[in-house]
Amino acid sequence: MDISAKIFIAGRNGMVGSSLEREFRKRGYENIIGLSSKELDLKNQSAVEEFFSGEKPEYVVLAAARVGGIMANIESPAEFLYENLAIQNNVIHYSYRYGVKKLLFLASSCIYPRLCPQPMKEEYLLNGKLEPTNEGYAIAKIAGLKMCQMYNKQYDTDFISVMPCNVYGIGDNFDPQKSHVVAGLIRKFHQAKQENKEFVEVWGTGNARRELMFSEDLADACIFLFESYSGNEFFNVGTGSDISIKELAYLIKKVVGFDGNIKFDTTKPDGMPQKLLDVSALKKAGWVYKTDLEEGIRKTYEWFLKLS
Ligand code: GFB
Repeated sequence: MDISAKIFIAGRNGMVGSSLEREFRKRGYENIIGLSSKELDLKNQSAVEEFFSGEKPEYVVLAAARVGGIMANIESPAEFLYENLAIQNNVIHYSYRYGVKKLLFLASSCIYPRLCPQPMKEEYLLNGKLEPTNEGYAIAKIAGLKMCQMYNKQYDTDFISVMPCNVYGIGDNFDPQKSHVVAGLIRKFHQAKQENKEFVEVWGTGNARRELMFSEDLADACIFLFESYSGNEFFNVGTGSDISIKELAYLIKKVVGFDGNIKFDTTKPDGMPQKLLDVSALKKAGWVYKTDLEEGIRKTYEWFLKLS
C-alpha cells in the first residue's frame, strides 16, 4: 500500500476511528480523510455518493456505526438495526461503485450465537440463535460482513472484515447508562470516590465473562490485516482471554482508587454469558495484542481524568 494513498476512515472521530488514524499516521500514512457525522450523514445515500464521487478515496476503513452498551442496545434495537444497515450499505456500495481498492469492515463478537461454544471460532457464525439484548446490532453486522463477501464474489472487490471482542479506550463514551462496561464503571467508581459513596452498583450477577481489548491494539490489528490479507475469510480480533464482570469491577475499583464496596444489581441483565474469541487464525497470520488489561484501563482512566 502506497504511503501517500488516500484513506477514508468512516467514523474517524469515534474511539476506534481515532485510534485507527493515530496508528495509520504512526506508520507514515498521511493522506487520511473523514468527516464528522454533522458534516456527512453516512445514513444519507445521496450524500455518501456525492462524497465518494468528489473525494475518490483509494482505501476505506468502515469504523462508523451506532454503538452502545447492553442497555442502549435493549432500549433502541430498531435504531441499532436501521442506522447500522444504512451506514454500511452506503459506504460498502459506493466503495464498490467508485473503485475503492480495499475496504475493511469492523463487525463485532456479538454476531456469534448466544450459547456458542467457547472460545468462538469464525466457523460458528450463524450456527445458532443470537443474544436477544443485541440482536438488532448483530443482524446489521452480519449483513455487513456478508455484503463484503458477496461483493467480492460478484464484483471481484477486495473487502475484508474483522470481528473484534469488546473494545475500550481513549475516546470511549462514558455515559453511565449508554456506555459499555469499562467506560461505564470507570465513571461510576470515579464519581463514587469523589462523593465518598459507600458502594458502587454493578449491573448483573457479575458472572458474565468478557474479552476486552484496548482500542489502539484493535487499530494495530486492522492495519496489519489491511496491509497483509486479501480474501473472503474474516478474522476474530482479541486477546484470547476473558475476565468475569466481578473481577473486572474489582480491577477498575483498584485503578480508580475507590475504597468502598461493590453491589451487584441482579435486576439488570448479564447479556451473553461468555464472549471469548478463538484468535488462533490471527495469531497464525502473525499478530498478537500488546496492551495488558490493567495498563489499558489505567491509560483510559488517565484520559477520562483529563476530560473531567
Ligand atoms: O459492555 P456491555 O454493555 O456489553 O456489558 P455486552 C458487559 C457486561 O457488563 C454485561 C455488565 O453483563 C453488563 O450487565 N455491566 C456491569 C455493565 N455494570 C455495567 C455498567 O455500568 N455498564 C455496562 N454497560 N455494563 C454489548 C452489545 O454487549 O457489547 C453490543 O450490546 C456490542 O451490541 C458490545 O456488541 C461490544 O458485551 O453485554
